[in-house]
Amino acid sequence: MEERADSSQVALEVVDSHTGGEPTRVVVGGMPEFRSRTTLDLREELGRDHDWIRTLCIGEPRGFDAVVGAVLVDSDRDDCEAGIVFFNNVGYLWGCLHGTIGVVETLVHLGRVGAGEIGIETPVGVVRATVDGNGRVSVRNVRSYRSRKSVTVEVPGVGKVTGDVAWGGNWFFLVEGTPGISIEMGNIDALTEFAWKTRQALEENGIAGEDGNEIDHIEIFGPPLDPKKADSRNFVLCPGKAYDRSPCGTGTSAKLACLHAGGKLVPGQIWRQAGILDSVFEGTIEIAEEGGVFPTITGEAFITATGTLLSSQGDPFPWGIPPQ
Ligand code: PYC
Repeated sequence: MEERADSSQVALEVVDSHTGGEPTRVVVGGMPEFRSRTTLDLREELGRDHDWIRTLCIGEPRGFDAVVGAVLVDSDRDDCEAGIVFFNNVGYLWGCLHGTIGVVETLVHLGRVGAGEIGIETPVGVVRATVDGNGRVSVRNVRSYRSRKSVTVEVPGVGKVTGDVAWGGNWFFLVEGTPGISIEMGNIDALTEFAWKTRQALEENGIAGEDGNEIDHIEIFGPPLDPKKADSRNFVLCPGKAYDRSPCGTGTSAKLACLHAGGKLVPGQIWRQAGILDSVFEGTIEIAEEGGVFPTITGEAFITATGTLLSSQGDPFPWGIPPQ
């Protein structure tokens, strides 16, 4: 049962940033005492006992649907300097790399880390981030792999859609192109509708990730606007129907895993993934012994605000406006 804080006592300290256009709001202070000793347990504890942190940070009027939030905690692990749990407008993510790059830039901004490498505990494993001192952050992600190749699903109102199922720290369905809809900002509504219907069809047909979890991210690829700048351009629809403004780090990891599985990417090669705003993440791979790859994703984040989120006495929406 969720224990709501006394709203008049709420003062969440946050640092906002964006990575390739996608916002991250890191909660760095003002949180209740958590019981959990691991970020996997904390993910559950947040949803069960402290979901108000998520709704306050992401819900209007303090946030908006595209914001990804992160609770930043100390880690009990010897190999980690921090722990993070990410959340969005509808729940809790497994991993998030644009967000990890934002968290690392936040730690730099707060003077807690400098150039060098740090370990970060996440609910799906340890990721290692390297700050290069020139504003770029590289994150070595958890093992990523393609679990199913060329799965075809009948999408009502669309027809047959074929894609790969892959894990990159979240579950993705990766589709090469959409008939008649190019990957550009003017087509956001059409892309969203296509991706949303595809996600629903996957669920209705019982197509899930290898661990049985829902495939809640849909990633659609098209040619890059400028082949000198990127190898591909994507559109990623996130679980709460907001589209990723960045190329999506976990989505790019899933893409790298699929490229490698298809014999199209080898260690040492750089894949440049552009997102819908044409911001670019660079990705490389190391081979994982258990199968799949360890992707490293490089991007940059920019601090946009620091502040304290309050809930004033008499506020009719003390925890944010619930999703309609
Ligand atoms: O960059 O991994 C990512 C991500 C996941 C959801 C939004 N961004």
